[in-house]
Amino acid sequence: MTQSPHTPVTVLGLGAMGRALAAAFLDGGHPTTVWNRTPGKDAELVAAGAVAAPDVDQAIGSDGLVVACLFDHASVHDVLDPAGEKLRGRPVANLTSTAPDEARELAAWAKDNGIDYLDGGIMASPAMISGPQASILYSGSQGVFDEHRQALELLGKADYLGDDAGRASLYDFALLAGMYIMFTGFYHGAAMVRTAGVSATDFADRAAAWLSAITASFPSAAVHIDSGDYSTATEQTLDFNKSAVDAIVRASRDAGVGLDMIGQVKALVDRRVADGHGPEAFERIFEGLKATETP
Ligand code: FVH
Repeated sequence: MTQSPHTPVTVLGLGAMGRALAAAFLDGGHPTTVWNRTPGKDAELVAAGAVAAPDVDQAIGSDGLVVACLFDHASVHDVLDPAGEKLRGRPVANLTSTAPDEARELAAWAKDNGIDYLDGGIMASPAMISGPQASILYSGSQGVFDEHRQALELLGKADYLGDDAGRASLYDFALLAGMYIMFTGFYHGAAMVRTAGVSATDFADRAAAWLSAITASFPSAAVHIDSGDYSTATEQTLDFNKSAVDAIVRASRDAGVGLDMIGQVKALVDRRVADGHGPEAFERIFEGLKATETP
């Protein structure tokens, strides 16, 4: 039998994302072993050449990279804890979404068990995996990242953010926070135009074009935030934006649309204006969001 030149990979967890990851490793020529708690999710992967393991110990085998893609922090412990001894000396990349402190806790658990731990935050949907827009952020063991980079690049652009295992999660959740707020902003707009008989489908392209275009101003906003100097507004002042946000709140209320989201924006703006910052740059509202002390 011919030996594969590619490192063997084990994927633990065959949800929508785990299946996409395993398919990418297989497509890239890696001998791939898969395991899932509930049987039956491996059929397509096995047809494509994966080996299905009946339990975690057999899935881990004796060499290669172990990739966990489970539901949450607790499920990672459920799966990895009983296999701690078997994993000793092995590289583990955990691509399950966890909070930064949970990632650090897993890294500490891994260290206690002699496991080389890399944490990852997947910035992609399952359909995006291996495509040009997929990016995965990593932190923790640089050794695991460097040694397995070729395999990890099969999933999407691989960025290593340093040895703090919680850093990739921090970026992941910071980016997801922006995503959730942006999506809810789109839904707010869709609820407004619906009162004029416009469908969300008709509104979607227009909203996507506007939101994509406006993100071009992030870098100039970031200059104010990083310098802490809001004295000169690049474009419009906080006072100008207060007038706009107040009008949007009135229009939303008139349309019967809930104020849960835009009301929060108004509260942030109002507080800074009340503190006398109205003539300054809109970015001043960042000061109402940031942690008062850096941990
Ligand atoms: N899907 C997505 O769009 C996002 C994109 C960004 C990253 N996330 C994160 O990836 C992790 C996995 O997501 P997923 O989409 O694969 O999730 P599910 O399809 O719900 O599959 C969950 C798998 O976890 C297994 N599982 C859950 N609890 C346990 C447990 N206690 N012990 C063992 N396995 C467990 C579950 O197994 P089963 O229910 O089929 O038996 C699935 O394999 C996730 O962190 C996302 O936030 C995806």
